Amino acid sequence: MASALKNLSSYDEQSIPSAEECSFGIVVSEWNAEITHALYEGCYETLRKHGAKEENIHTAQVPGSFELPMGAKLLAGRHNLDAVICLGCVIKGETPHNEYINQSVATGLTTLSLASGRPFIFGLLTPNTVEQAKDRAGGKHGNKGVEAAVTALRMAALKRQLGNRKKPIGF
Ligand code: DLZ
Repeated sequence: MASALKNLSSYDEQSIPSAEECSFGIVVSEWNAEITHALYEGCYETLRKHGAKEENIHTAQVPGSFELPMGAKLLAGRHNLDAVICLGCVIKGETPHNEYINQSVATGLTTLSLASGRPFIFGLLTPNTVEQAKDRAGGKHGNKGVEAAVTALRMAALKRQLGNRKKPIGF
């Protein structure tokens, strides 16, 4: 299995466009807070590393991952954001609650992205165990918060490059 072998969060820093002009939202779930705060730190530091200004990173906390899409919608309604990153951790339990939450977050963020034309990034860990979560929140497999930030940086740049383009002859 690929994840058994490597840190999945490695990326080519030179290939990431500068975020100096961009604004970002980060929505973070309070469930499994030890994990989600580690995701948040990785995410925030990565945005800053690539030029995002402190005043252009807006954060909101939601009670659980199920609330991520709504929190993201509210945050995007408040600020003019180039991308919104949603961070959470849903650990599999004895019942299928995790499947409902995960599916709901995925559908909610896809809907928000397509309806708004703005990237809403899926930074949700869906592990079977706490150990798997720790491995992906600053542990041996890296930090999914970093990966979510990198995706947001790339999508924000793509949106600036391709979005809002007027046709040259006006229609
Ligand atoms: C209820 C619940 C459970 C059992 N597990 C998690 C979890 O592992 N991770 C998470 O982010 N949230 C969990 N929640 C809370 C739901 O996301 C949601 O906040 C509640 O169902 C209220 O809508």
